[in-house]
Amino acid sequence: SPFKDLTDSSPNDRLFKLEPLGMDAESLGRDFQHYYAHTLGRDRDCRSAYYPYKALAITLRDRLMERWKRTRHAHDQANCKRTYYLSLEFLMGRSLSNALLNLGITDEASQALYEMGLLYEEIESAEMDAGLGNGGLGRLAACFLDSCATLQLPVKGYGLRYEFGMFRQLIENGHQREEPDHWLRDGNPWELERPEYTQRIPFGGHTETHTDDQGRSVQRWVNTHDVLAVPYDIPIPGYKNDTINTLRLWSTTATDVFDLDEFNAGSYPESVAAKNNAEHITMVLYPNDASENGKELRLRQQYVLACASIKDVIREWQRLHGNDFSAFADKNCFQLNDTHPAVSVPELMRQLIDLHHLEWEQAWEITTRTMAYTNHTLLPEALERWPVRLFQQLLPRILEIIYEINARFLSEVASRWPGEMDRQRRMSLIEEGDDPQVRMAFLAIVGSFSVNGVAALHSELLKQGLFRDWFELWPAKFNNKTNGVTPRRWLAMCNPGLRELLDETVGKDWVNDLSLLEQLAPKAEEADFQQRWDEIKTANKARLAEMVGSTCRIDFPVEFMFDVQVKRIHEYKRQLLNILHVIHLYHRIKHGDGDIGAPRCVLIGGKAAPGYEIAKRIIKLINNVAKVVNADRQVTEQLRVAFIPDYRVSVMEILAPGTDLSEQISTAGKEASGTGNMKFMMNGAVTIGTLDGANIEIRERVGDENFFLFGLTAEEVTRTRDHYDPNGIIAHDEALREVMALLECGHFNQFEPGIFEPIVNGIRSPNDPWLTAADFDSYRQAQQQAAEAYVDRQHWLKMSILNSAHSGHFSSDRTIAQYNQDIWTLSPIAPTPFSDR
Ligand code: B1H
Repeated sequence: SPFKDLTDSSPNDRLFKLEPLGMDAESLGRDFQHYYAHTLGRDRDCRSAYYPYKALAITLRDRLMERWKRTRHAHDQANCKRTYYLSLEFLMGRSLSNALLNLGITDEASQALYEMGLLYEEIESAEMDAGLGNGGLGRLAACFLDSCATLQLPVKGYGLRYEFGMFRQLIENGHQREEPDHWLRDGNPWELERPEYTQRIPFGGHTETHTDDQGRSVQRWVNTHDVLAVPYDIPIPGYKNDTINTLRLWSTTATDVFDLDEFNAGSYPESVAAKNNAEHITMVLYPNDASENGKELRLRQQYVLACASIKDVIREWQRLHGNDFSAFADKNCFQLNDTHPAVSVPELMRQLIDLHHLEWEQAWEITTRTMAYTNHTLLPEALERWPVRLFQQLLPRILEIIYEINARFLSEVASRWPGEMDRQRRMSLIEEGDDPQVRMAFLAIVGSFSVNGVAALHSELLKQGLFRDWFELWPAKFNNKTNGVTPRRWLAMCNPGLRELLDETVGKDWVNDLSLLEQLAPKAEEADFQQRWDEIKTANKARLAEMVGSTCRIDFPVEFMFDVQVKRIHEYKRQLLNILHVIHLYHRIKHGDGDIGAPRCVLIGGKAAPGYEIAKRIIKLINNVAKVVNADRQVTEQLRVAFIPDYRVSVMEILAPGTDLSEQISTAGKEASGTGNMKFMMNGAVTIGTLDGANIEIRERVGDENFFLFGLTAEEVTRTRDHYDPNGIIAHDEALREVMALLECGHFNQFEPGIFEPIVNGIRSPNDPWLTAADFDSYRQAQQQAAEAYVDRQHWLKMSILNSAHSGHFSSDRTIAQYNQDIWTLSPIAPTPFSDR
């Protein structure tokens, strides 16, 4: 210890008793200036907005630090139960505005900057998005952390610190091109490296049986090639409550002595090369939303997260409780964000048995009382299976444990259902075949005391379909937790205009209790209120239009209906249905009645997985249709189309407040929940959607008359499968026939012959799983109703207001309160108050 005298309180008190930093504009300005000039060494000649951003970020970080420590101490002191949210993805976006909002100093900071002649908006946009996730699943994890901190729950996030996050999307000649996202290049002021908590992660090697001093037979995992996992902590501020929780992200590096054998044999370069392999593990996020690709590196990533996080938790446990694990399950809970961290189940077993010498039964009791699993998809291509042979090579000890779990489990199945061999085969953790596979979802279910889906329909479909056998065995494990989104980022932060009106109308408490927005409902028909609502929406539309104008070079007039679909590009989400409707409107303007009901701007955005050819072709089609539409003066009077490149969290912050019509048009039964639908609803957009995921619950709350419903139900989708006749449907639907004719004659690809054939063939295939043709007519009619409603201003404003008013249920505060009530059972902990005003 560097401290001379730890018993005497006087000498090093100066290090621990800190002076308040001040939360007023003057203190903020003073610190900002100090960091800008003295720490970063910049002056007025520096034109970059990055340095002012960084100076402000450090100024805020200072103000988070003491509260962060106090939160940690409060958790230690309370000796409370804790939850760990294990996720391969945390899609955090930007942190600056969020820190200001949650510290309650947004106005003070902009005033301080203004007095120095700086514009907050410019500085804010200098921050790179932390894009450590693909889409909904990763963003949900981020919203959950915000709610946990706001509810003062002792929850810590564990993830990976990818050096490259979600790729940057460029559009060239209408095609997607991917560029690496080197988001850490200029440093990250929001992270705190914690090398003192480094963990060692074993890979490879083999297992041996030994006899311990008590004559018991024990397994040892030896000759492993280890890597080191170094944690980086990110502060997660609660909303104006002095709580700062932690997101801990692991980054891998080589051990100091990496390969002694090669080193001693004189192969210095070969042994140094091993260092690369270790560092590569957390290099890049896998960009396949809702589909797995079975790469070894991905399994390495999953194991690093599981092994390092569990070691970290157990080290903390031993610091407070020594070697007594009897209360471990009462005080700890791991929430698995899908199956990606499911290897945590056998890993916790391994650490308890091999490293801490517990018996199998006690270890299994602890594991199955601490693990909880959330499922996020029913799509078969997203269900994780790892080849047994890969486990054997990479994690031989883990495979042994999985086999033992399976053997014990199958004997339980055998005694419950004697002689039902088919059931044993169906439920086995190992899928037999030429290349046997470990079924990760089943591993997660056996190892967990709770299994939940993410919307009511999704949770029902899990019980009836994919997990039917498991529901029959353990009905009480299964539950639903409908997703939510944080009203801090997705309303208070991104829509300051509306925030002000809401503060005035329902009081400021709505930010913590979104159900208070119900008080807007009685105002939905008041002319004055409608007018203010309209003004705010129009200003937000202008902001959206400015972004579209500068990035896409297309003018979006604010009087037009803004019709927006942003999400990952996937066939099941049916961006194709949207663009078919655009082609239909285009055709009507050119040939038909000439009036499409309401002028509209259609905006589509989203990334396609780099290997997903048909999704990339859909992006190309959207861009080609946009080009034809926007080039035709007759058409642009009523219709304009844009594809927004590089859709990400910070882009949604502009889009959600400025959208009129929210497109949620997945094939029923395919979208587990959706969360973009909730962000749009909160900000007063009306949804056009199918009975899928959380759309169903949105419609229940907002009322049928304030939602444009269309399409087959999930049940009808299943029944249609075996007698689906898209060509018959097309032949009988004039509008769709005309759309197909335009596509098939090459109208949108005059100099690119045949490029849309795979898309057209998909629509016409009786095996089209997404039933695009089946829902077209119903979609077209719902769109017509939306257009008619839009031109009736009073009617539309009422619908818009009611959507916000009834969005309270979709706050992630509600979701987290339910996770806590039913699964985690944590008590809120308040840190000792900290005053520096
Ligand atoms: C969701 C994923 C997902 N479901 C595999 N599944 C991934 C699967 O990298 N991978 O291998 C990444 C992501 N993501 C989404 O989760 C659902 O599609 C949404 O409907 C849901 O709203 C969201 C949050 O629950």
